[in-house]
Amino acid sequence: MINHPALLSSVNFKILLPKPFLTYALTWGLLAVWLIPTSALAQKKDKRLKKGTITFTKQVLTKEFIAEGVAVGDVNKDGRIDVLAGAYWFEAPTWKKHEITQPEIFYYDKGYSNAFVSQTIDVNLDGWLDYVRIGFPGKEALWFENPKQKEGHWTAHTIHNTVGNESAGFFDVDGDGKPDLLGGNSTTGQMTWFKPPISPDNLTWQEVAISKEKGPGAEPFSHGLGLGDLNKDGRPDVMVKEGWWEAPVNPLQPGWTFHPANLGEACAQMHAYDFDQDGDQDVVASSAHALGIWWYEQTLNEQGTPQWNRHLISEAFTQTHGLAFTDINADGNPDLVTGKRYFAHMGKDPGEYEPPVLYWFEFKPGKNPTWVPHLIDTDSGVGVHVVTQDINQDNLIDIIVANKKGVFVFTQQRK
Ligand SMILES: [Ca+2]
Ligand SMILES: [Ca+2]
Ligand SMILES: [Ca+2]
Ligand SMILES: [Ca+2]
Repeated sequence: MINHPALLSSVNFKILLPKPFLTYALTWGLLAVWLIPTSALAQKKDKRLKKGTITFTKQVLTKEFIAEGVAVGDVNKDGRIDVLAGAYWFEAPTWKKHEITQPEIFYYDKGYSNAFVSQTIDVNLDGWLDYVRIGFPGKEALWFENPKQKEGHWTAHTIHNTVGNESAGFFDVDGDGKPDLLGGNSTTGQMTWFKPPISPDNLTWQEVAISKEKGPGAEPFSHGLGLGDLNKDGRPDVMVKEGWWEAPVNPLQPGWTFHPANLGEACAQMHAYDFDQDGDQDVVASSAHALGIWWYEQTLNEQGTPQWNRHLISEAFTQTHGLAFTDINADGNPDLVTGKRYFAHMGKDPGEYEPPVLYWFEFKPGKNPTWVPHLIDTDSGVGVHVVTQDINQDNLIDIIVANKKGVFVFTQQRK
């Protein structure tokens, strides 16, 4: 056995080869050991990158024009997230249509629906999600009581009769984890937030007027509204295109301090973030009826007064009347989702006959931040709001919209 040529040669190799060659072999051996796991890692990384390519699958819940906005929530407590729009809720996963209230017929080229920004909240604290719906601008906001699987229409309750601002909506103003209604009180012209009930024994919404009478942004057709911490004191403030109200220690205290600011023209939802990473909060907004998605860079002038320099993000399409701010690709940087609000002014806005596109804009922060546009769809667009939520619970953010083209769910896929 000892004369086995292979064994002999291996013994000879170890014993007889000169030292420099051994060093050489050892180096290459170590390099090989190092290279194997590295290439395995590279392969794994490639797979992750491939997995990271984002597409969206479109589901058409209806092609009827029933609402300008949509809400989501598990209506029937089966663990699946349903869609609520206009007079209906659509049951996941088949999207079977159920009536919440008496439907009306709306025409895309003649006017609007009675359902703008909507939300699910357990208003009466019975463990079932109710449907909260802001109507036509300047009109009523209602909540519809979930009948807990019982047949028939849901009982409607009025929250307030005159809610102004076309982006009046649902924001967690007091930071208790539950959305509040924020909009104008069009009767007084005061920017107001409404806190949902905190006890089933008292179902009135607490009304907190944060502005003086006839304040900016409270008219029925005012454009532009958002919640964001503009002064970075940990308390979210309320912004309109004319400026922002500073949240006091107790947000239930009325009459917040107003800071005038030029935040551009008629827009949709507004969001605050430090886009250029220089330590101060900037603002992003999109044109409601014309052309432009912008960010407003906060700077200080010589007197130390904040200035807002406008930068264009995109002019690819008009009527960006809904702007969501969410991290679509889960890279830690909040992206934008918007699209065309088809026929927002019945054919009178610029570009109204162009395709109703839906896009997400991938945000890349830096001294000069950029947004990479990604087209999602060409036959839907947005309404007055865009819902971004993981509706099918696979940890990927999805997009849900309702508008004059119908009601749509776009589920994110990674390939
Ligand atoms: Ca603040
Ligand atoms: Ca900044
Ligand atoms: Ca992102
Ligand atoms: Ca999802």
